[in-house]
Amino acid sequence: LAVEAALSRAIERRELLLHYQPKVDAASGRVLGAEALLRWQRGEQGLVPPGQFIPLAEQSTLILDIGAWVIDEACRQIRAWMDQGLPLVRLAVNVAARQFAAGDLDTVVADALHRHGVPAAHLEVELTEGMLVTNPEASAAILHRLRALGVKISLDDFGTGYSSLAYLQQFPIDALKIDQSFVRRIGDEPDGAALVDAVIGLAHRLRLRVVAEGVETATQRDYLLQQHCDEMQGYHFGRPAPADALQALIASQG
Ligand code: G
Ligand code: G
Ligand code: MN
Ligand code: NA
Repeated sequence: LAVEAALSRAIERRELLLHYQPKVDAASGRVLGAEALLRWQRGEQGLVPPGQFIPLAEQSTLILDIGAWVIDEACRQIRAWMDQGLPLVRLAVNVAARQFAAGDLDTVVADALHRHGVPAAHLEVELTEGMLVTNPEASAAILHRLRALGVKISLDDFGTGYSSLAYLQQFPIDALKIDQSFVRRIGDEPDGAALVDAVIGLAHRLRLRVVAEGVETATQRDYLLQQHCDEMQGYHFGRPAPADALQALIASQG
């Protein structure tokens, strides 16, 4: 089957699944949430990472169905964890540019929260800078409606886009995620941490939470903690993995 045709049947064939990567509180090291990352179990061909099919899905309205599936599945999983008494605070989902541009993200999110009986504060959406600046008025309206629901909003891959900083004060945003390319340079070269320092300072000055992505070493963790980064995510704390691995990690914290 051609990849497009196979992907278009992936939802009905129940071939999509989410993996979960822990997000930890920097100061205590405790897991306080996770990011959901999509995978495609394509027949005999094994797990396909999102980089190999999201761009294809984004070329058609298929991304809208996949995006809605991700939000629904995330809410189903939050509800399951709530029913188990797991103290997971927040689950983040990634949103594709075309999915955001469709203009009904707040409705898709509200429907899923309602369907599964999940309080909005347990859900976070990760958007990128580029999505917001294409149509600032429409974007602001969607963000305000998401904010009114109680959903958290974070800017993913922060610092890698080409947009201006002005929108940080125009849009209701809760957190900035420092791109992993900046984190990787900590300790690498004399001014390697300059961009990390700048983003942390900017975020705190605007009273936003700041999350470092791609934290792989104790050196990076220690540096980020010393700079008062709020949350961290990366292989140092845990790789994206099935739900039961995250459950076990949280349960082991007591
Ligand atoms: O998990 P991995 O490292 O392979 O993710 C690669 C890219 O795919 C990242 O940019 C991530 O944001 C994106 N991605 C992962 N899951 C989703 C999803 O559910 N929806 C969208 N739109 N992008 C996703
Ligand atoms: O674009 P987004 O930030 O959503 O993408 C997250 C991607 O980063 C996922 O593909 C995830 O698997 C990957 N990732 C998460 N932690 C690390 C890490 O510590 N190192 C590297 N190299 N990639 C990571
Ligand atoms: Mn992300
Ligand atoms: Na990112």
